[in-house]
Amino acid sequence: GDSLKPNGVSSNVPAAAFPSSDSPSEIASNVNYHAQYSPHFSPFKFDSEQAYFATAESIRDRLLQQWNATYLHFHNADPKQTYYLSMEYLQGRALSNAIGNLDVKNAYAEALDKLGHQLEEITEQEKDAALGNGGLGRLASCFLDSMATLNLPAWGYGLRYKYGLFKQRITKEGQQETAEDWLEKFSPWEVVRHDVVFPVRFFGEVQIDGDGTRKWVGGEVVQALAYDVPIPGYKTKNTISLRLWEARASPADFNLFEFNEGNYVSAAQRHSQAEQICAVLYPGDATESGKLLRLKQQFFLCSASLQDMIQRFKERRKPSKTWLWSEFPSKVAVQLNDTHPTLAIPELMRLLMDDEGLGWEEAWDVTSGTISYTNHTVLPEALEKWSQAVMWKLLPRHMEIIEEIDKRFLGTVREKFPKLEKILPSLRVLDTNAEKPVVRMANLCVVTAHTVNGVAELHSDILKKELFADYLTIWPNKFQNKTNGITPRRWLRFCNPELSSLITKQLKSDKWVTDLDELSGLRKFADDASFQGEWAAAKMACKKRLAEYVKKVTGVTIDPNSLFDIQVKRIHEYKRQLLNILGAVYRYKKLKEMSEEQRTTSTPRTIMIGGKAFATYTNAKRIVKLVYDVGEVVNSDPQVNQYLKVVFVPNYNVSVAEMLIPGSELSQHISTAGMEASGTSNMKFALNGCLIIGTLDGANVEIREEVGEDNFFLFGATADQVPNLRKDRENGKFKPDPRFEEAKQYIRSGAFGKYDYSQLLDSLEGNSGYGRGDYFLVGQDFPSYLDAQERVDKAYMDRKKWLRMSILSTAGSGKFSSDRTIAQYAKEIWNIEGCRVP
Ligand code: GL9
Repeated sequence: GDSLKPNGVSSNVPAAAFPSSDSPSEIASNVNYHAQYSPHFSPFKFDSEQAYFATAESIRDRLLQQWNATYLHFHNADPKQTYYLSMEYLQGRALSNAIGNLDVKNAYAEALDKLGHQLEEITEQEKDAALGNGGLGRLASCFLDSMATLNLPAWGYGLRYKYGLFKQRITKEGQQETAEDWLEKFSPWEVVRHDVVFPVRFFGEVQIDGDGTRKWVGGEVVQALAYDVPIPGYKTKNTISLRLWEARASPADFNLFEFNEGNYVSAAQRHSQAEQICAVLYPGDATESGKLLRLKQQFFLCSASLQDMIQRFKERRKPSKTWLWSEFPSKVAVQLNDTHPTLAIPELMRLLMDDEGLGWEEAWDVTSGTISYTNHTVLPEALEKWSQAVMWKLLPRHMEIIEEIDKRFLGTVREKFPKLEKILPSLRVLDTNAEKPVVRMANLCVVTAHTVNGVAELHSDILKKELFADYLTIWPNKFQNKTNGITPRRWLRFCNPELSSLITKQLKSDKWVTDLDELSGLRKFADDASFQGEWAAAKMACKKRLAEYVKKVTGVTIDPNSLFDIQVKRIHEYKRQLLNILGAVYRYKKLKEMSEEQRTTSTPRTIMIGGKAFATYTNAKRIVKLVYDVGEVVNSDPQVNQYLKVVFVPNYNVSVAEMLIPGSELSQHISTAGMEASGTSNMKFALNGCLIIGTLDGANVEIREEVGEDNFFLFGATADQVPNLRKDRENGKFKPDPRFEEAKQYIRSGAFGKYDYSQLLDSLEGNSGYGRGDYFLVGQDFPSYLDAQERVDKAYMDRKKWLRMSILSTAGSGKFSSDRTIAQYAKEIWNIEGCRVP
């Protein structure tokens, strides 16, 4: 028909390959160009989806220019460079972030308007890149943003999983998982580098030559192919790389003969084996084959990344083409994000000794001078141990090297610290006493790395006093703290435009975006009535947006005038979502028992809980279902539903967080003390003027210090009380509070449906035993939790007091910028400096 125009784009907007200025019309032409000449859809289509891809490609043009300039600048300046090795990155959406960091939001919004689209709407088209599970992966992504913004010569390395973190659906049955195909329609943010390919070997054997040199040969070889994702800094040209490896078989691995014989499956066997490596984030490791696949993934990341680093190191020694390997640690820093990339240690040793011809001592000095390790958890089930038998099969040469590291460590300690003889077995890298001998990855990291750090003060103290205490005698200066942080760009500037504008107006400057300590300037306005009014209005705008979102995804209507109380994080017993929901159940029961008159004096609340449960974690899945079931009953109870709503927010991810956090007023960070290494969403909530109800755990301790103890709802046992409380419990000394019994009994009575919750609730009963004995001390902390919640209700009724507390939360959040964290890593661990693109 005559209404159809090429690509549906208005024909009076010309197409231009490069925008020559930031004017909206130039940008519109560039978007138009991509719609027509980088087509991914049929012509005549220019709906939101097509507009998103064309806009992303237009932004990518700009990024490519800066990105290439950054690479060239680093190459010429040849500074020491950091490589962040992580199995996880939770990047979320890239378009709005890139537009924000490039500072072209208004221009793009106007350009899209000319093309008949709205920027807000098209950004919603982007799928989250969810190549991570939770806090650890999101931290890695915040770190990249800060590295780029601080102009640091630093890169991220990871894996290009085809399927990221699963999508969560909530039904009456509870959580259901489906695969998240984030690459379904391709990602506009990745650039494949066909020239960057490295071979990675698995299995095979060690060959010993006549002169005694060892070589790893045979087995299978898979190709690692680089895909680069640009990471722009905020208002700087510096744009760094996140290099994600994909596994490919070699063409020679395809058996054409077999294929022609009709044996299609076996002809392609090597191909599909190679493809499995990067198929999914965190393959289930309940089976032996699952464990092997996870180990393959880890080695794949380490080997490809190190080969790449070494090649770059050599390249940059040109034109002299000579170098001393002892210079390597003054050019390269490698940070291990938890123990997942520990195999970088024996792999670097192998590459240096077997390929480059270094002796043990020399290779060891280079390796330990290069590598540093961050611990992110003290939970015993998360401390990786790999079967020696599996390692001998998959990585025979690495196992030899690990044995040698263990042997030399033993020798050194015996010689220099004979007093440690008794505890030596627990310090060793190899656990040979176990029925199944294993390699302890954390021990390998501590023995090798020049620096080991925890992620919050309390956590780092626990590492020094407990988990790694015995190493302190040997290396008193190896252990550091680097309190986690979050990027203020994504987590305030972009996700909360209302509060951002207000802050900038009040401080008369937007300097806070790159210097978050500037927020302390808000303190003096905490009691200012007109500022409080504007603060409340900004919060209300976010709450309304959130209420609409909740309505859209759950069908539940929530009242923006009620207290928005949120707990979002992975579902885990130590994070105690069960404490939250038992509190909600108790609140519901009391509301029901009240007279109508009494109820009108209570503080209306909307409790929102969200998070994913690992697919095979039964109790976590039961908790999800319980939250949903409680919501079904409470939300449809006409007596109480003006005063209480309980909502399970489905499919919690980075973009959902960007909606929830600005709209929150109270958030719960209520882990059993000593168990949450840091937490990072606590920082995001506080930054957005949300008050915290929490235990003295992880970074809560430091947040409370910064915002002031009057502005933090504290409850619960402290980390050093926990061991004795557990002992008391075992000895039958624990007397439960009647309110705790009442809440559990109410659930057992069937008030929330037919599902039998006894197995979940039984985990809170008894004195000990597997999955029993209330290991996470929910019963212990329940009374002080309820008391703290009463203080919350009272404080919320005093509007002025609440707003003051909210303003002081934001004002006290400066410390928690990942810019501060990364600056400390750069100075105190990596020894690198800024390298700004002119
Ligand atoms: C974690 C800790 O549990 C968090 O407390 C911490 O904030 C982050 C980042 O340091 O690391 N360690 C860990 O294994 N996870 C964390 O979140 N788990 C996931 O990411 C699923």
